[in-house]
Amino acid sequence: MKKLFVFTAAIFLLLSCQKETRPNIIFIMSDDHAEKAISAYDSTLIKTPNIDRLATEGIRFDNSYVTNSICAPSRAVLLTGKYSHINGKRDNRDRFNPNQMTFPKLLQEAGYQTAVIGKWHLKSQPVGFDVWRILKGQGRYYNPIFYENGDTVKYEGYTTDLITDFAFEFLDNRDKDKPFCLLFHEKAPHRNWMPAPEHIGMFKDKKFPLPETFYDDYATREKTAATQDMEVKNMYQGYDMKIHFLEGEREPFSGGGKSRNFDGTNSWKNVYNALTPEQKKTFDAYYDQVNKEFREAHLSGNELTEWKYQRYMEDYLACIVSVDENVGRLLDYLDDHKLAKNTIVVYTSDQGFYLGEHGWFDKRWMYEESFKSPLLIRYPKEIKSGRTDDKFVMNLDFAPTFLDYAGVEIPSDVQGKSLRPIFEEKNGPWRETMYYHYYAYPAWHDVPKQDGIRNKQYKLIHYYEIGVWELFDLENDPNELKNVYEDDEYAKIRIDMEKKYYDIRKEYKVED
Ligand SMILES: [Ca+2]
Repeated sequence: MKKLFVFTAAIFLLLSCQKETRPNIIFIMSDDHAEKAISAYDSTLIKTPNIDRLATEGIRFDNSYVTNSICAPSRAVLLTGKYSHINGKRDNRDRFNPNQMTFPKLLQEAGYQTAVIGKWHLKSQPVGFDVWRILKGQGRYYNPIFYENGDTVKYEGYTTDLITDFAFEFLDNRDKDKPFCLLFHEKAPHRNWMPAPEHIGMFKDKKFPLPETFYDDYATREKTAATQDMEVKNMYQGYDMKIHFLEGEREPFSGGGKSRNFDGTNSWKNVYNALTPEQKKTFDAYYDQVNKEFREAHLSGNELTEWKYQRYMEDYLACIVSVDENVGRLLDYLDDHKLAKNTIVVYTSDQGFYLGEHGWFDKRWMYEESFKSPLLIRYPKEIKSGRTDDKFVMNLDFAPTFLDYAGVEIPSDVQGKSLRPIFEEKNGPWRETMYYHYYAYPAWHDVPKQDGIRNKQYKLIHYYEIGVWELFDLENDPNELKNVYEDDEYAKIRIDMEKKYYDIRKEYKVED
């Protein structure tokens, strides 16, 4: 009996020791947050002091990429560590199959408390989470509807703040003897960019510089980049710019829905009407003046497009100010509760975003601005502060990294790699070529289906449904303005890149 007691006590001690050493995980993912809208990367547009803390106290990745640059598929890649053609979620319309392996399920089985709070967007209910509190669909900026472990609840307030309040509820009520994994998924700064009351109009006196490629003429990319509907000049006057329509007036711009026959006329009115009277007052206090100036200015052509760009930046960046403040609240919570040291904190976005480059907003393309995403990670126990790294890491790598730290065996069919060797500064072999695949056509913004590869110097893109290839020399043409696929000078490179492309498709079991 005594022996059994000693044995049980030993096992208990062993288990409790194990619990103490496994890190907590907080995975913060915003929606459509471009690298250059984080001052740890570039301070031209905005200061993000709280998000920057993760870079100064941890590591900044300068070459972090996604496998498929669109909201919901990116989330499925995060959960599974597998490409869209394997996890089955190729575009926003597919339903995520919850019966497959996901890292939260495995963490939960291994004794982690798991939660997802904020945007989910996968059409099926979350599985593998002790707590889930997810936005209905895309979610609203104001007065959101949440699905909460089976219930539907409507809240009053600003979504970016509410997500943090709910995260604190989870953290306060958790079992403190167990490690936790919290997926903290922002709605912001997704379109249509509605800032918090206290940030409305905060950038009105700032003039944002136009990106170098703002007036791209799409030469050498006539069948691809030239055919999209995602130009700043076509942003909605109502929904995006927040101009109220006059009696009988119709939305004059396509807003990205050209081939969707989408009627944009009532879209801003509907969003505005969902605000409380008090929220409306706050909006009117600033946007009435914007409306007045717009009506008086009678802008057209490039003047109108550039006005739209300034308005776009004002609202997009003001939404990010709230994201940054809430990251600050979360980091303060970790400090106050002495959790900072043993918690891995990740900040990333579901993909990058165009902030006027090529004349665009939105994402989807394999071009750098949308293919790339920001990535900052702090874990004081293993990551030296203030590091940067330029290896090719991908959103495939999150699941295996978290499983690695939880001491869970990484399933052999996972296609990403644990980032742990990078954190520990072990110089082993690493991925030199990345594979990308975007499927959402026909869809908003008219971006053709495409897959391709990128290595250090070159990028090859195959628009396979329309039979077009693009090859870019990123060293000599970092803005990807000159497609050299047909260029004799690049014949050898082209052959080499095509071989790599077919090889990697085989390696990743791509059949479509
Ligand atoms: Ca997104």
